[in-house]
Amino acid sequence: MKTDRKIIHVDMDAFFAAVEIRDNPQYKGKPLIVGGKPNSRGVVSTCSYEARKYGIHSAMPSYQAYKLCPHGIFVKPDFDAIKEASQIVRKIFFEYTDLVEPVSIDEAYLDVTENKKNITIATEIANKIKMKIFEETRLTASAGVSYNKFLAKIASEMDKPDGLVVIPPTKAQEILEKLPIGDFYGIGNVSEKKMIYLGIRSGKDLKERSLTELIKHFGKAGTFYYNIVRGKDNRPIITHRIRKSLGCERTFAKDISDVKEMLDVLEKISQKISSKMKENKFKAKTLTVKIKYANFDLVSRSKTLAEAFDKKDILFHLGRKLLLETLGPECKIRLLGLSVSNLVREGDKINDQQMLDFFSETELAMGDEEE
Ligand code: TTP
Ligand code: MG
Repeated sequence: MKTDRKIIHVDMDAFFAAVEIRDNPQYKGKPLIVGGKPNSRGVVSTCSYEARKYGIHSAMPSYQAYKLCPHGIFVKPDFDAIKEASQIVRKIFFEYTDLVEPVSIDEAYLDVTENKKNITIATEIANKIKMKIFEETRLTASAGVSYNKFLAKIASEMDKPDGLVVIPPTKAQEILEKLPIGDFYGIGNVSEKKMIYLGIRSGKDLKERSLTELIKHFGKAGTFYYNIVRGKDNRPIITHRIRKSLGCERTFAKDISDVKEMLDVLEKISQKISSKMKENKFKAKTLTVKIKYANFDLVSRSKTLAEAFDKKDILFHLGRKLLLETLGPECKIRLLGLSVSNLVREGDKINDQQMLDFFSETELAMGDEEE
């Protein structure tokens, strides 16, 4: 097994909430919930650790968070400040290595086996990165250090917030055996339930199952599970991940059935996506409209053109056509979205930094309330 790589996983602590608290110190120590307002139909993006004590978590409907903690402070994310912090953090990574794999806006893997500062101890690098992040953003990050991505990610989760955990090859087996099955990164809710049904509750239980059995129950993922529980993960750091789609959607404050209102929103979304495409110099060949009806039924419909497009008018007219074809009479909808895929890059002129900035963007956010 390959154990000679030095991988660091860095993940910012309560990222959107931490940015908010830094910029509004009066929120410090309070249950702060970032995302949709409690009286809206939005969801929680994240919340402070104080709010987590009430059982609030990302993706929970905001009204539910409000029920759990009526005295909580509810704010919307400050995307400019978030983006700025994310970019500063990313620059710091590149001071140490070019082998950086951004996973999301607040998270990345770094391969520092060889690094620009010739530091041999990865933990020292992780520590320096954490200190520099704090110096330059006044935000804390947690870091995990190990010999592969899977273990580095597990390590960064182990002592949040502001943690730094190292998993050396000698400790990996013991840590993995004790790990609850739901904490294995890559085992989602559905697989976790299935594992528990099969009597697999911890890494130790998982390790007792044969490769054949795991493949039988989990298909290809079975091989991945079989390997990771043995501390085996040879996945490289992927520095140039290419975005495959870009989308934007809007949940209405109230279900709407007025087609004109839907088209107004569709036009705004088309403008937003088109600007982003132009800014990042790419076009798309496929457009998809997504509709969630009042009863939560989800429908999407796509159209692919022979020629790639990026103009707002094309997005809007094509989106309009798909929407009108899909809608039945008197339909009430709660969500409307557009996305583009089958992306085509303008030449190959785009440079690495632009790519990274682009990748770091979360899906384009739209307000969850009517403007
Ligand atoms: P996470 O790193 O998953 O969460 P976090 O940084 O808030 O908290 P932790 O200390 O546990 O790492 O996600 C990073 C940011 O991404 C988070 O601050 C808000 C945003 N986000 C959403 O908007 N919706 C989501 O469902 C999730 C999971 C995150
Ligand atoms: Mg985080």
